[in-house]
Amino acid sequence: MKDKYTVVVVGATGAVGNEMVSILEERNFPVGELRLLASEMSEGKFIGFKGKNVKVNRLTKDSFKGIDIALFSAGASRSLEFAPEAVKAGAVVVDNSSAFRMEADVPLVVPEVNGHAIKKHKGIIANPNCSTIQMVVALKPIHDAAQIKRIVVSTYQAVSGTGKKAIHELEQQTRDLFSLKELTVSVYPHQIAFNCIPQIDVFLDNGYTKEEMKMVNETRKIMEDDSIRVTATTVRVPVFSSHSESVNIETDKKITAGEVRRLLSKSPGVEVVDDPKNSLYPLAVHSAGRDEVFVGRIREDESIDKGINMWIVSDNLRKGAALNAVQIAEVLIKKV
Ligand code: 3JN
Repeated sequence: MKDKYTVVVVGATGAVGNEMVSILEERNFPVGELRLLASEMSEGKFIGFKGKNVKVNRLTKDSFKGIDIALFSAGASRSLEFAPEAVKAGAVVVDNSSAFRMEADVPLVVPEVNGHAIKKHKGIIANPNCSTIQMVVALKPIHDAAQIKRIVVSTYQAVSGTGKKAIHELEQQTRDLFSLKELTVSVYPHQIAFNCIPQIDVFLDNGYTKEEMKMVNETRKIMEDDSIRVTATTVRVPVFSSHSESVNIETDKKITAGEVRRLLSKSPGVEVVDDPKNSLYPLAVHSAGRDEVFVGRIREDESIDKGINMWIVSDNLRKGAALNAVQIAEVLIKKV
């Protein structure tokens, strides 16, 4: 373990990249030098870090000399092109894209769930999809106690998951609607203001979207159990921040709602908010800016013998992306 690390954020001007810089500062990660990289378009911008303005440079194959840790959030194609260059230069990459997630020799990690997998890395560690992360943080303790056989999940995903352009589009469409102006639809296939769109990412041949199949495949890899059956419907909703999920599970062993509540109350990274009589349950607006995965509406599924329903909410840019990546780096430096 060193005293200080040279860290680079690739994709620093994006919604997740911005959050990575803030979280490195907030958590006092031992950064000796912070470098920021982005595409040509953002070259020359400045981002604040620990009271100083750090200049954004253009990402090239030679950007990685002297880097210890590279946090990538610049999309899968940039990761495919540049992450191997960073590894060649001696850095360990924590990659937020889907580029390497399902590669057999790349650990796919949520520290609360399978932090032990980090040590098997060969230069690249993958950060899972945001919708998967918050779900597995809540489900792993239940899986350990009662063996989950099947998961049925429907998501209600915030526009910040798509990035800054989508945040702007929801804002602009809302303003235009109230001003009786014509709407512009450019980021999503349909109007997002006052709407729900049951399509996240592109459709695959099996009728599911890529986002849905990411949830299926990543969940099994992180939980290290291919016997778990998973089916997902992912929906974009007009919310700025935090993804919400309705999750139904079937278990092998009977577990009561009370037992799930007690178990999750002491699970790392989870906060149970479950007081329906007082209308208390996790809400996107309360979870924005927070680190925890919030779980509520915990109840037994009365349609089967051994089933649980719950509502899981978390800030998609934090635990769903930047925070999880920095937590991986924190585990990593304890071992280096
Ligand atoms: O839409 C969301 O809420 C999450 C989006 C994730 C995403 C968007 C574009 C490309 C990903 C991802 O993290 O899986 C990717 C990708 O890396 O393939």
